[in-house]
Amino acid sequence: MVEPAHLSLHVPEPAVRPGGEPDFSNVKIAKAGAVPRPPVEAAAEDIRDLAYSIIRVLNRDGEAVGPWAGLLTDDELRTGLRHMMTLRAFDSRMLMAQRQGKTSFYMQHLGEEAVSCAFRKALKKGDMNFPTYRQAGLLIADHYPMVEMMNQIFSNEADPLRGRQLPIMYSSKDHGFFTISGNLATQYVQAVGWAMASAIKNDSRIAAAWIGDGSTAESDFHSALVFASTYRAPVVLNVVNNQWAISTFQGIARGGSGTFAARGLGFGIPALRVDGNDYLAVYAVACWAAERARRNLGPTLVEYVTYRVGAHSTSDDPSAYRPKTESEAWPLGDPVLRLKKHLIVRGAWSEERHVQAEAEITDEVITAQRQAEEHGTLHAGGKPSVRDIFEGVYAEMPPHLRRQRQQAGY
Ligand SMILES: Cc1ncc(C[n+]2csc(CCOP(=O)(O)OP(=O)(O)O)c2C)c(N)n1
Ligand SMILES: [Mg+2]
Repeated sequence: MVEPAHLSLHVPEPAVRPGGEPDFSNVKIAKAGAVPRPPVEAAAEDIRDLAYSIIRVLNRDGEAVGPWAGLLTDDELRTGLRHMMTLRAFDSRMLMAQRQGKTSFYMQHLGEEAVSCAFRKALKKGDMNFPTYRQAGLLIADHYPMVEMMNQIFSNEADPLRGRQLPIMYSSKDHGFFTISGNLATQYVQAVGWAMASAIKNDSRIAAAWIGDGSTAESDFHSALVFASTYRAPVVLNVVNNQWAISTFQGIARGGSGTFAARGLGFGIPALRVDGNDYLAVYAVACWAAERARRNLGPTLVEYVTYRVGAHSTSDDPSAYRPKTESEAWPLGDPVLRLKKHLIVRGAWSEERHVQAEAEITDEVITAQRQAEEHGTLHAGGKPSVRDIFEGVYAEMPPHLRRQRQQAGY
């Protein structure tokens, strides 16, 4: 008779902890240009490999190579670079503003700028994103005014959300940016529902769902995949794998095996994995997935392989759980520097132009901040009225809320 085993749980552990040598040997990186570009009609089972590889366009020398290259002009690439640089400058000013007590909280995108900036370019007016808190590039790249974003961050008298949201949880219907939900993964089911509604109405608008690696462990992620695949909803299902969920490494949500993209295969959803630090690759894959949705071919799951260089938020200190030098060891590099190098190799950019652009962008951000601060910051100047708590939820305020508003003296 075989002795029964002493049962134990498997708890995935990150390869290294603080004090150790960073190690990304587990991230298998395909050569730029090596992954094929299938027709958008391809069935999920025929392109399984794409859920396990990494689609890349920019090689080490800064050249754009392979079947996913060649979609963007010099001008478009320069604009893309500017969007990413703007997001980075915006982040650094707002991080400073938080340290100065002008807002209670901030979350930055450092290292992940290409994902949301390049994705936005694949969408059309009227399409709707259901973002998390790390996709402000969707707004920047759609020219949503930075002043509005800062007003929201400062919860001042001009805050479009009237102080009712956590700083950075923007909302703009006009810019295809659904109100951010702090309850993670809820936005995934909402995106699929919105996409289904668009199809039911025979509309042409598509939706984009956003989630981080850690949040894919939520049941909402899986429910969304059931509905998206069953009804072939016109939605792009984005997973931003930045290796960390606050202090939890991505291996926990992933179950220590497979990839996040491969989650789509079990649902029959075509799934691709892309270099999230490669602006050209992100754009090419986003276009591929958006075209599938637009042509009524159904959902696509896209995993962006990237790295969260900064802290999770201003309330976090990553040195407690990962080596300080880990971001330097990240093998996919910096999205801004990689696009800059590519533009220089193309003969469409130079070090001088880059320095000049950096100075212009810093000026733009500082000007916007000055304008926003005229409307107040967390502890100074104008604030939204308490009356606003009661507004904006119902088209017509129900009697009990009207009573409560009166009781509050507004
Ligand atoms: C339903 C829910 N559970 C937990 C939290 C707390 N929380 C906020 S951010 C976060 C980590 C999310 O990590 P990931 O999904 O990888 O996104 P990232 O921050 O890396 O962009 C957690 C657990 C939350 N906001 N909502
Ligand atoms: Mg994460």
